[in-house]
Amino acid sequence: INDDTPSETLRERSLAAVAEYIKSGQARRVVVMTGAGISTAAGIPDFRSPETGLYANLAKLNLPEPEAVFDLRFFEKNPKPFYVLAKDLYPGNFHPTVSHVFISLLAKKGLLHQLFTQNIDCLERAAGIPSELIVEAHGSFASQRCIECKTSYPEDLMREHVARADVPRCIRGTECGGLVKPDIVFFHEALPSLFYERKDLVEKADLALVMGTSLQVHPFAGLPNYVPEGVPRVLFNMERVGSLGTQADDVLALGDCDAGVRELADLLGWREDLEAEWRSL
Ligand code: CNA
Repeated sequence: INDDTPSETLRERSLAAVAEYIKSGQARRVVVMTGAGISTAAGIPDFRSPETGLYANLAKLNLPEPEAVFDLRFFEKNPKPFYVLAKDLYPGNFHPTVSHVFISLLAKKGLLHQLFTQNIDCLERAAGIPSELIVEAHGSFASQRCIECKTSYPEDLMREHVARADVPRCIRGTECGGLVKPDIVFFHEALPSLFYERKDLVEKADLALVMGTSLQVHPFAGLPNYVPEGVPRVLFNMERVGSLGTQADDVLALGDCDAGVRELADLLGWREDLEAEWRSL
């Protein structure tokens, strides 16, 4: 299949045809899969964009390789680099993007079946997407605990430590003294059980949107492959990723994802709502 292969379900492989499909009422279970690219416009760097991505800027932390900052075994030996980074990423300082608001609009219209996000910035909740429709596949900064005894750690203390890029220790003091880590999923850690419980919803989708992800991290990267043939998949991303583009009803909206969703919103007649909602946040 190449980009000119005729579509089966859509009139053609374009955003205009996706808008028609939604307007005709055929898309009632929209599944959205997102990554760091939907938050870069909020000022949060992604991992892999050349030059601006976190991995390109971690040299100053003297890591064996950039991924080490999110590696549990490395963290156990040297937690400081993670906390240097956490200072820049910590929720509270950022505003949801137009892409987040578009997903929230889908929810308001009763079309959002499930959002699977790899992001840990909590901007989905800040955009008003109901929590029961969100799977934070890589956890989030919303809670934290001791990595040894799992005792949870208070948010106000966490905020103070992160602001100083200081490593917090278990509140049980000398009795435990373990390192405290936010409940974000590091390499070598299991994904939340909710990811596995909700994964099947992807097979039930009648439209899938993949936004701002390099699809490099497994098992999340495999999710778009569960979308059945004949169900349109739309990619809003700077670059082509994963298997997107290889099915007959794949639409590639390559470029900035906020620009892509604005174009789709125009075609749907949702643009005013989108901008008003975004400004009101
Ligand atoms: P990634 O590997 O950094 O890929 C980001 C993708 O988004 C790339 O393909 C970029 O080309 C693309 N992109 C960047 N900016 C835009 C834009 N404005 N419009 C469209 N596309 C854009 O990040 P992934 O999410 O794929 O990797 C998974 C990791 C990244 C997860 O474990 C996350 O926890 C982690 N992460 C999250 C955040 C966050 O929460 N905001 C920030 C940085 C990393």
